[in-house]
Amino acid sequence: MGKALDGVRILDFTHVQSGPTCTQLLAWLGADVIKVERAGAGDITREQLRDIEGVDSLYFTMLNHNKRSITLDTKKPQGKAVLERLVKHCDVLVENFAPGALDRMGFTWERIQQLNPKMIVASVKGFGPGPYEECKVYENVAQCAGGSASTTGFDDGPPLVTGAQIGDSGTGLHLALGIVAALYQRKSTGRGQRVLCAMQDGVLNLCRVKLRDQQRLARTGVMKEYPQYPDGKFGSAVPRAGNSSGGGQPGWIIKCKGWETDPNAYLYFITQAPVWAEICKVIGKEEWITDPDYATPNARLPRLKHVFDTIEKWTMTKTKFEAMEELNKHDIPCGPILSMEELAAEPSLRATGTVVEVDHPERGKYLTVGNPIKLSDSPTEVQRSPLLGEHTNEVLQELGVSAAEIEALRTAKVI
Ligand code: CAO
Repeated sequence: MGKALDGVRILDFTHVQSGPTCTQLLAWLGADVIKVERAGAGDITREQLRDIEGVDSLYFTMLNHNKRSITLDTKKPQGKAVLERLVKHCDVLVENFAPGALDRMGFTWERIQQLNPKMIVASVKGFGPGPYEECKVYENVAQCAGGSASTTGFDDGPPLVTGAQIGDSGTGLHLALGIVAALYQRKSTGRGQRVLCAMQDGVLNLCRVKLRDQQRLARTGVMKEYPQYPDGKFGSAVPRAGNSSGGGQPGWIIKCKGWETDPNAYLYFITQAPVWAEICKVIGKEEWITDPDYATPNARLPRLKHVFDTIEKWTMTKTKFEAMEELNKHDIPCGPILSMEELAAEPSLRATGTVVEVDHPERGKYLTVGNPIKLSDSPTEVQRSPLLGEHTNEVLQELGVSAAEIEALRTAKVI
């Protein structure tokens, strides 16, 4: 079966996490992704966080599936000449260098347009135009600058970063959408364009409900869905909301049987209004169905802590899976706190290709997260990441570089 992006060629100049996430998604959708890496070294993540001496790290392999790798020193004139051929050959150039690196290499937007007016140039940067545009940025910096850290954690603790890589992988996901949109627009304009995703913007986009709350707070001085209500104080900025959703259906993380020894014996419980009566029956508080202090969502808001403490007395008698099973019989929305160990072993995730076992010639079998985007006519087959320069000869031959020229490039340490 064909793939959604069959025929699209990506010049993948990305490294570390944000850019590689984007190009891996495009590869999974069927694009031919040619990863260009520095000769001799490659993407720095090949050697970071290694668990096996001398073997590409899981960090690298899990972000670079379904790609081809070529080595090329793009600072040497012969390397630049090859890069020019690649620019003419490909549809999209994706990069996440520090600001200005591509220009310093001699590949400005103007130069790329001269070489290939149809080329789409897609970039991840830490910040968009403004005071910080020259700064280098990593994941947690973006989480802090994009509004996530100030709104994550508990009221009495410091700002917190989250394990979800919303700055890197989140921005890579935004960039992939921008690239696909630019490819679509190119069909009618015949021209390429630049696509920019700043990590700060990507994180803020994912935190937009908190900007909503900022404006609600400014208007009313209080947010009744937050745990600070009714006994705590609100300042002028959106506070950290602990495990509260802050949304229209209050939720909280509560203990389940075994919590004393298992750090993940917890359940997220949502007191969804339409099933309030069911909740009351399950936890044995039928009187709350009609009690005016508990019968309506507004009446419950100042009592949420007591509500969740009472529900917790019930969940502490069940494992998180028993509680989940029982609550779902009554359509009560909830979710177990699943550890990575549990997710890795979950058969249904293996069955859908969300968790995949891959074989690698040097490391052997390992688990990875497959494509979370499922297209019925474009299924994803996860292929192992390439070894450094594994496809250099193959790609250069496709570009029309002769065997003698390839040899000369190798002797000059350009590839
Ligand atoms: N041949 C020759 N030179 C190459 C090359 C190649 N194939 N590939 C890269 N280089 C050069 C670049 O031209 C650049 O050279 P100059 O600085 O002399 O112009 C140099 O390698 C280093 O690039 P860099 O500055 O991007 O790398 P870094 O390790 O210093 O910084 C990072 C890393 C991530 C902080 C920075 O790239 C960045 O801010 N990127 C944008 C934001 C981003 O994506 N951050 C998320 C990273 S994932 O956590």
